[in-house]
Amino acid sequence: MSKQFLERKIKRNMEKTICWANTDDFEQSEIVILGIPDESQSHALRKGASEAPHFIREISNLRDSYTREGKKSLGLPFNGIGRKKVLDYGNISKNQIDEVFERIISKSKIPIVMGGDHSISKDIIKAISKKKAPLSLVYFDAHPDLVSSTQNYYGSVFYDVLPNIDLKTSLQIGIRTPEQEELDNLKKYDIKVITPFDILEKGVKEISKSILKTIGKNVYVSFDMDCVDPAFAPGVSVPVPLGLKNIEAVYLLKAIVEQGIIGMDIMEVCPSYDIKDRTSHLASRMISEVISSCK
Ligand SMILES: [Mn+2]
Repeated sequence: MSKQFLERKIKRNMEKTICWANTDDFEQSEIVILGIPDESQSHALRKGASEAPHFIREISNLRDSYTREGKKSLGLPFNGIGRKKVLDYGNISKNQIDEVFERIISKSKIPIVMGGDHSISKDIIKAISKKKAPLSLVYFDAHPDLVSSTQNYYGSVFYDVLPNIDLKTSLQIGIRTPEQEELDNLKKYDIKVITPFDILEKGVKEISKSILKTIGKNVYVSFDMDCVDPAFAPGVSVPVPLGLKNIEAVYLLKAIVEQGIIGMDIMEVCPSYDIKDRTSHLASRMISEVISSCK
């Protein structure tokens, strides 16, 4: 899909809803998908994470849905998506997060957010914490985002939300490129970390058991796409080799969702650096797998 093609579509205001949406009725919906196309707090050399919600929606319609006798037919996850009512809320701006998440969380709907840069997760976690606290945060990322010398940006997300989460039931998965001050902070706050080497050594089944034992109530999953190896997810803002395989990441994600989550996000997809839209496509498939695993 060429960029010019997409820009023409944006101009014509033909934004499609994600293919997994099956209701327009907010009240009826159980899962609410929304985009937050903002990268104002990114310091990445690679720009373009704000285009991700648009690309994920487009690619879901192009590759995860087919036309059968004039009707839409989805390429479902293996167990289907159940009877879940899924709404595509469209895009919101960062300053609408408080208001929109108050609406979603107070009705016990599950939000699935497409970012945007990872700092958006901080605003979401703070908004959700007003209703449900503390959160058990599961943080999939190549980076710990535990910088404390600079704050309120995409590299300090986990540090910025420390007051809002229960550290005993929170953890980081996929970490492989901490800076020294982040290593110091991981130790200082005694944060549990599962590296890609741990997963290689112990296997996903054992790792998933230990994750499920660790996490508590009010589980929020923040998924930075760079936790996945660049071979599977090249279109991210800050790629790091030696990451999780796509299927390992989604296996763990599904296990967590099956046990129960209050919301999740997928951040840092960067379509302008993608290869044949494979990272946006992975994000779309991940969303379908999460829907199929929601209780
Ligand atoms: Mn991150």
